Amino acid sequence: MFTKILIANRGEVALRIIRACKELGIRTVAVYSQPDINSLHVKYADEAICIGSAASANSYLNIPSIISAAEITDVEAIHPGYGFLAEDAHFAEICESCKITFIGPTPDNIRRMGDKMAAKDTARKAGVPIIPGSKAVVKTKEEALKIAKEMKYPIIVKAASGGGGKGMRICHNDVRLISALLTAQREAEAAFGNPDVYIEKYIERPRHIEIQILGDKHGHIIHLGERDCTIQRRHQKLIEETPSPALDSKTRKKMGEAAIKCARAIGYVNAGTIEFLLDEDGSFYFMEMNTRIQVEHPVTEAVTGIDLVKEQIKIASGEKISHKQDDIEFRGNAIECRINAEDPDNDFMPSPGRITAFQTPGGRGVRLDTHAYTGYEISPYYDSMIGKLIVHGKSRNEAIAICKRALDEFVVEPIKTTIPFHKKVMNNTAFVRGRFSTDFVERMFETAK
Ligand code: MV4
Repeated sequence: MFTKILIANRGEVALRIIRACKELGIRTVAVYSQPDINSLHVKYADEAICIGSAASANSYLNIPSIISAAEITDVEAIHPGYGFLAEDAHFAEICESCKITFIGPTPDNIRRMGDKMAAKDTARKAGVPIIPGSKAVVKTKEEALKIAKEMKYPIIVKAASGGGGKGMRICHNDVRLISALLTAQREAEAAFGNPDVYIEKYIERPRHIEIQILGDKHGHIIHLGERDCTIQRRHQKLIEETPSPALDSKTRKKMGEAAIKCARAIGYVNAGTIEFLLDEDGSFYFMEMNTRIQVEHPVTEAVTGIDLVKEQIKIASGEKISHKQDDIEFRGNAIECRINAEDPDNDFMPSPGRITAFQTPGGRGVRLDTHAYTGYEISPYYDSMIGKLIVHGKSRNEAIAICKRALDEFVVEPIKTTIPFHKKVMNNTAFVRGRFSTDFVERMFETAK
């Protein structure tokens, strides 16, 4: 096992990783940007090194600075968290060449899933259903029109290097398709440096359901059930839960097996997530794979009792996964609410600033992962998530009840947060019934107007 790890991240996830290290008896090194000097990850780590100025490109994305910090402090491994360098195959490769273990998948794993069309092809060859669409990159409007004719509208144009909704265009007719092709290509070039796009049949009102995977260096792969991440706004997840209220046990079993097939097809190592779209008829399709620990991992931890970050570290150090698929038990329901410094009454506009009152919820069934505290200043430089409230109950209704009272206890002043939004959702009939799709948030704000 490692004796010292560097955490190449900030915020709540840096704390999450430091906590796992402490429990494993591993010393920690934090890295931070100049404005993050008063951050908790700097205080909680055994050592801390400043790696640059506020802009991420100068600090949390600055590979030479991070590698230098790792060499100066003589760590054996780097945990990238999520975001920043977590899915950068080049960074994972540099770590390897410097004899530092990257706590995550192999560079090859990251590359093979980073190309969205290649990932779909891997899933298809593994016998996993994929969304019907173009078999290759679509370059010309003639090709696009031909595919649209075969598939029938609506269709969606997606960036080959995309993910997270960038460079996506939904089209209902030929005229729109021709202009969407050009704008999607331009947007993809600007965002990813690659103009390649492809086309898929558009699935209306789907649910986003993902499967948590763990793979070790000895070829063992298990899944830890699903997370329903359907409640999103502009491709930012706001609420995640497990189990999904939309899955029956037969579909759940098939989706778990499909995810394992995808992971096995590329010899996947460490924690990863396979995303699926579930359509209104109950059919599911592979969408993409995230080759990192995700923000919403605690709901899986709540129902399985497995510490995913400790598992990541153990796997990276060469240990075998200590859990067998059939021994994993799923207990009750867990829901995560993302607490962002944003104003839900003003188009979720960022609301940075100093927190003068921070009263946190607690009690049975409540977990709060946050790096915020009274006196902490939310910086405008980084993402607006200031914490995650995770609740766990014996049933979905109990989880909702715990969530409501925990949100009532939660005070954050004077900045605006998503707490009032979550209170509304927990009282929304469609949400409580578990009957919602990806347009839930939009519709909620439509009816409020
Ligand atoms: C889709 C889709 C419908 N049909 N693909 C959104 C982000 C990116 N990962 C893919 N996304 C979608 N792809 C087809 N063929 C609908 C979405 C989508 C979506 C997916 C999951 C959760 C929220 C969403 C919101 C809008 C669109």
